[in-house]
Formats: sequence, C-alpha cells, structure tokens
Amino acid sequence: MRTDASEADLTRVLEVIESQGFEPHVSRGVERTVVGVKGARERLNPDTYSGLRGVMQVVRVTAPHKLASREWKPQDSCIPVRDVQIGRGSLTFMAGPCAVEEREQLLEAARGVKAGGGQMLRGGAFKPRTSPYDFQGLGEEALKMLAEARDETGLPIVTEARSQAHVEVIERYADMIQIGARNMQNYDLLKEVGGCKTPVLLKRGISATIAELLMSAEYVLSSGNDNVVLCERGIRTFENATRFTLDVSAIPVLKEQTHLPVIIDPSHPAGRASYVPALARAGIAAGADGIIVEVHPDPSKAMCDAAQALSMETFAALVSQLKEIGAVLAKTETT
Ligand SMILES: [Mn+2]
Repeated sequence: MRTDASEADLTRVLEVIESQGFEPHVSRGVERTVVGVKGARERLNPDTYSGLRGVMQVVRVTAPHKLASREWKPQDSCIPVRDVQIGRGSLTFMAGPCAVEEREQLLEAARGVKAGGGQMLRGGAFKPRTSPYDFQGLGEEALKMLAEARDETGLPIVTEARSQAHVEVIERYADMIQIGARNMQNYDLLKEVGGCKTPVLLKRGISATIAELLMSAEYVLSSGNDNVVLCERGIRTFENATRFTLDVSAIPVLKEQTHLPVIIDPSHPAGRASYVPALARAGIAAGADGIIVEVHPDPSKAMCDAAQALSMETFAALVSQLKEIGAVLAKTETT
C-alpha cells in the first residue's frame, strides 16, 4: 500500500481479495502496510488489485517461502522478546547452561550471563538426547527456575519445546520457544508454535538445506506467528574433528533470501569449548544478528554437553570481542 493510503483504502482492498475467495494477510511495517494474497497462480490476476486506490505496487512472490522471503518484506525484521530487540542492525547474546540442573547453578549462570554482557538466558527444561539413558531435563521444575532467574536478572528466557505437549507449559514461563535441530521438520510442532504469541527460535536441522529451513519458518509464519528468529547450529558433513560443521555460508544466503534475523549457535558445531570463540567470531563477522552459546559456572560439572560449555570469564571476554566485530559492521548492541 502507498504510505498515504487510508484505512478505508485498505479495507476496500481486503474486501476485494475476500470477495474473490482468497484470504488476505496484512503485515503492518514501520513504513508501509503490505497485504498478502495466497492462492493458485492461475486464479490470481494482479490487474485486479493494481487499479484500487491506495495500492502502490502488486508483486508476485516467486519464492516458495512466501512470508519469510525478502520479496514479501524487503526490510529486515526486528523480533521483540520482552525488551530485547533481535535483528535489524543489533547484536543479541543469548547464553546459559545446556540443561537446567539445579536452582543455585542456574542462578549463578544467569548472574554470570548478565555480568558478562548477555541479554538473554537459555536453559533446557525438556532435553532431546541422543541416548534414552542420558539426563532428560527437569521439565516444569526447570521452567520455574528459569522464571526465577529472569525475575532476578531481568534476562528474558529461551527454552526448547521438544513436543507439542510441552508448548502450553513453556508458553506460561518462557519468553521465547526454541525448536531444536531434531524437530526442524516436525510440522505439527511448527504449526503449534505458529499458533502462539511467543516468539520462536528455529534451529536448522543437521541435514536440512537452507531452503528446507526457510520452509519450516514458513510453517510458523503461515500459522500466524510473525516472530521467528533463525539459527544456524552446524550441519553434518564428512568432517568429524568437530561435532558438526558450522555452515558460515548459510548466513549471507539467508540474509539475501529472508528478512528474518539469523543467529548462530557456535557451541554444538564445535563440541569443544576451545573452538567456540572462533566460530562465534566467524558467525558475527559473516553478518549474524547474535549468538546462542552454552556456558556453565563450572563446565567440568555440567550434566549435559560439558565439553563445549564456556566458563563465565571466557563468555565475558568473547562478548567484548564480538561487540568490536559488530562495531566494524556498524552493528549496535541490542537494547
Ligand atoms: Mn546442548
């Protein structure tokens, strides 16, 4: 719509779309309002809309990931998580233990994250583990501890929903719902979080292409949740010196194809704490909007992913380096 289009102009456009049996999707941006029309190519005639008052331009979105595409929304999206704004020229640092283990350990980690310059706290309550014999997480107890840590430090919390059954309880406590790599193509779960108001952090699957990641984001967006942040966390390649291979090239590709913010997880591809800072620096230098990293007050005692957890001191040093890299790229720290 033109910037000077009135509400009446918009209503008229929506009426025309609906009268043709299509469902309009209105997206109100800072500068202009975009109206999406989904439907079979043959049945849609752009001329129907271009003559209506207030319409600036009619564009056919050719990308299969419609709502996630740059064609749909040329401007970078900014995803609000409480008072943290992810994307659009800012850097966001999320950190915390792989799993929430006990109250004191979590509070200590949260204080360390805050002191080290982090803006969000991560922590697993429902852990998807490769082995059924490994620690599976504390469930709702962990969510309560995360909420307590947020109340003390002010850091919004992000935690993973492993199945649809967890979404309702996670929504009650958390500020952002993570969809883990193993669930990237769990379409029922994607639709479930798509029906939530809580922002979603969508991690790339270990064998998923960038196009598949974008289609998964499309599931969430098309189900009604506009607040999606993508996360590159390493893919499986022939290389086994690291746990996975961080696909740095995914960052510029995603930046070209989507308006959604992109962050990286340097911990899971590294598998080892000593590799984590280098991967984090590479990700930010490549244009990522932030990181989500595993930290622990005493890494040797972590019950989950101990080898890759950073100490609080290393995390703080890393954050200051990342801010310097961000400054070179004219990125500001998230507010
Ligand atoms: Mn982990």
